[in-house]
Amino acid sequence: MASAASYTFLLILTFLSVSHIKVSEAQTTPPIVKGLSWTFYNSKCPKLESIIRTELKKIFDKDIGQAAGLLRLHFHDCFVQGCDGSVLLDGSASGPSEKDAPPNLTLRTEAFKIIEKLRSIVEKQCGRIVSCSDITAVAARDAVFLSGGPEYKVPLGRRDGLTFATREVTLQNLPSPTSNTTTILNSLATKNLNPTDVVALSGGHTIGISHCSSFTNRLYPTQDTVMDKTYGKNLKLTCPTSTTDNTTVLDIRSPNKFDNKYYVDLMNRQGLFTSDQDLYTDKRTKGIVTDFAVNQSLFFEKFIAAMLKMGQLNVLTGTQGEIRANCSVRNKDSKSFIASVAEDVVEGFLEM
Ligand code: HEM
Ligand SMILES: *[C@@H]1O[C@H](CO)[C@@H](O)[C@H](O)[C@H]1NC(C)=O
Ligand SMILES: *[C@@H]1O[C@H](CO)[C@@H](O)[C@H](O)[C@H]1NC(C)=O
Ligand SMILES: *[C@@H]1O[C@H](CO)[C@@H](O)[C@H](O)[C@H]1NC(C)=O
Ligand SMILES: *[C@@H]1O[C@H](CO)[C@@H](O)[C@H](O)[C@H]1NC(C)=O
Ligand SMILES: CC(=O)N[C@H]1CO[C@H](CO)[C@@H](O)[C@@H]1O
Repeated sequence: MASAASYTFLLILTFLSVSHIKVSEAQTTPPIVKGLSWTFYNSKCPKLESIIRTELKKIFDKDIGQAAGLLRLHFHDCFVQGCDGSVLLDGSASGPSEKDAPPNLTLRTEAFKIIEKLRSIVEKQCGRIVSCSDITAVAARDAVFLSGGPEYKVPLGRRDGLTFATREVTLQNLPSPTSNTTTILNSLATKNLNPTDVVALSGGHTIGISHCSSFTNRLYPTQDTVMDKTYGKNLKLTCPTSTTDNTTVLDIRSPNKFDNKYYVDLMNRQGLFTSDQDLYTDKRTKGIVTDFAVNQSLFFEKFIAAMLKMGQLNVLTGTQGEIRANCSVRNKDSKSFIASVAEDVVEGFLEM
């Protein structure tokens, strides 16, 4: 027993002394893209961030699960076509939107309602000057902070897009939970995210839930040999078949707290998705998982940096796009809307 204890101690010492994060990746605050700023609404809507936080506090006091829904919504917005609020748009006569692609089936309907509610409160106080995409970015930050995670500033000034991505583009841009690390690293590298960013962002899975269909590939027909046996047995009780419509938590140690326990789960073979667990199998990311598992401050620091990068993917700024009057539809007065309606009308005539 004494030797087991000292072995553990030695292991911990090793973890503490060796950082696996490359020096080239050590930069903390990523650059801010042109058009976004830290003080964007300071004069036009100085209360913006306190309005959002006050409202979200009330909502999370009733149901902390909504925090996870908002964090994931921002991720989906940014990964598909850029952080332009496109994920919020309803599909239209011209075709199904991002919302209609399979990954959306598991975005919480409440998250969309919360964003629209925040938008209308903000509009009452400041007029229609804050975009749905900025509100989504601030809400994601507050979801992290109010769940016990780090506080950080979000650069603002995003504008809302006039178009939504198709179902196909949505699927191409959102990696599958059944992917291995190679696939995830390649997919996120196309968005300029490095292995440290990938491991840090995956730490978003420290809160929230998943439906059976996202991980039963690891249970049936045979249990993934990497998965802890007891953990797998319990997951099978929650999901007796691969089509059971049931949910389970992503981080079994502290499901509603934004902390570094997700990485401790991975080290104990209790990661839920293949895409999570494989980060501790793959040599390129294993050390980073270990670094975050033993040092929460390090995880928080890298998570903030990665969120700042993610939150600026292909943003619209300046006079691009618009400020929506309803997060789920384009403005009726937008020029391109009128143009596309005209096109639809012409097509309609041709069909007749
Ligand atoms: C790296 C690739 C990623 C994959 C493959 C992935 C996959 C998934 C899947 C399949 C679910 C569960 C959906 C369901 O069945 O209900 C989920 C949930 C979630 N994801 Fe990810 N995700 C990834 C990255 C991220 C990132 C970057 C974030 C945020 C920083 C994030 C935050 C969340 C949260 C908070 C939930 C829980 C949502 C809820 O409780 O409603 N994920 N993810
Ligand atoms: C990862 O997945 C891809 C695509 O399914 C596959 O081609 C590759 O061999 C896998 N890599 C490893 C190391 O398992
Ligand atoms: C859903 O999961 C719970 C435990 O997490 C389990 O008791 C219940 O039987 C499951 N429901 C179904 C339909 O399997
Ligand atoms: C943990 O990470 C923080 C942030 O990078 C660093 O300042 C601190 O020295 C690390 N702590 C240990 C014990 O390595
Ligand atoms: C926003 O637009 C949707 C779709 O047209 C509509 O159902 C909803 O009532 C609108 N919301 C508000 C607050 O006007
Ligand atoms: C939250 C949300 O918008 N969910 C939609 C996802 O797609 C399905 C299928 O098209 C819709 O029925 C949901 O409303």
